[in-house]
Amino acid sequence: MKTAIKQYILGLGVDDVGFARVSDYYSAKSYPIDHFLSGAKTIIVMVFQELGIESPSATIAMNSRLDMNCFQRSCSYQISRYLKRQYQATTVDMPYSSPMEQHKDRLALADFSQRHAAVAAGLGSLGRHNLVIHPRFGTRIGLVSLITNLELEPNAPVQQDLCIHCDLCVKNCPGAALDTPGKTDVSKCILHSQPYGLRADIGFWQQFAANSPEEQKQMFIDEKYWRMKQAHSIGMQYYCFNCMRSCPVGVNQAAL
Ligand code: B12
Ligand code: SF4
Ligand code: SF4
Repeated sequence: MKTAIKQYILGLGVDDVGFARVSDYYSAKSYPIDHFLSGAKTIIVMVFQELGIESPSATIAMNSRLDMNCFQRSCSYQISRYLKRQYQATTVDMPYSSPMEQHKDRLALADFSQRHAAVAAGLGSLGRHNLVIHPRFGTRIGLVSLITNLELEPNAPVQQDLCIHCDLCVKNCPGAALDTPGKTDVSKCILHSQPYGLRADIGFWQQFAANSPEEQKQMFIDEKYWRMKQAHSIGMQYYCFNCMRSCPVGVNQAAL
């Protein structure tokens, strides 16, 4: 059964897939897997190559990310339908990023950790930049998981440390968000990676409330407001990909 499922998934064009036993998934701040699907047995983790992040234009890199997300969503839905049709399985699709439950005590924290799931499913190891490095595609990957009540044989974890400790990700981080090993400083990263996200939105409206009517008019013709509006209508807009694109691991092997 696992071989057939794997073949189906790779046949859709997914770059790699791994399987983890639910009991092997542990992420301190994640909800337990039963929160998403009671009776869940297996996490199926999929790897998609990020193709456009080499662009010097953050807008174009982001557009490529959206292409990838669109493809991921389609694959997840098709696989869930296939598992139901072939094996009468119940499957849920875990978000690439949003939506996430929004609680005051869980700011910028997802309900489920794609990185922990990927490591548990034998798809890579964690690098100095706190991202998953895949043995073939390096760190230029997006991760998405499906949780199912099917029992499927798990993959063995990657034992090797795939990070070559060159520190290029740390040096190329514009926000110095990676200075402390094993920790991403979320506030510093968000300033650069999502300058038009929630924080900017709140700041904008606080300023708006404090301003005179003439200053308020000016705020609406400022590019910051336009970028924020665009981010709202498109969804999450990232403006920094440096830690991913500066990592040399897997760059020449990705085409294999
Ligand atoms: C919210 C979020 C952010 C927030 C805050 C992240 C945070 N809290 O650490 C911000 C905006 C800062 C952010 C930034 C980025 N993100 Co982000 N983010 C997420 C998201 C949606 C949720 C993260 C989360 O809250 N997880 C729950 C916590 C508990 O678990 P965790 O983050 O996996 O684990 C952390 C710790 O536990 C620690 N850790 C300690 N020991 C161990 C041991 C193991 C085995 C693991 C796995 C982790 C770990 O490492 C992690 C880093 O702090 C995930 C998708 C997802 N649902 O997982 C993407 C995700 C992590 N982001 C991703 C990316 C690519 C980025 C950015 C490059 C931005 C961009 N341009 O896309 C930067 C990179 C920052 C960096 N170098 O760390 C990818 C990573 C892909 C990969 N190759 O690993 C993910 C997985 C999206 C996806 N579905 O592919 N992100
Ligand atoms: S996304 Fe940019 S700001 Fe955030 S950790 Fe990576 S390099 Fe630093
Ligand atoms: S850039 Fe270098 S130090 Fe950073 S994760 Fe990649 S290999 Fe490791």
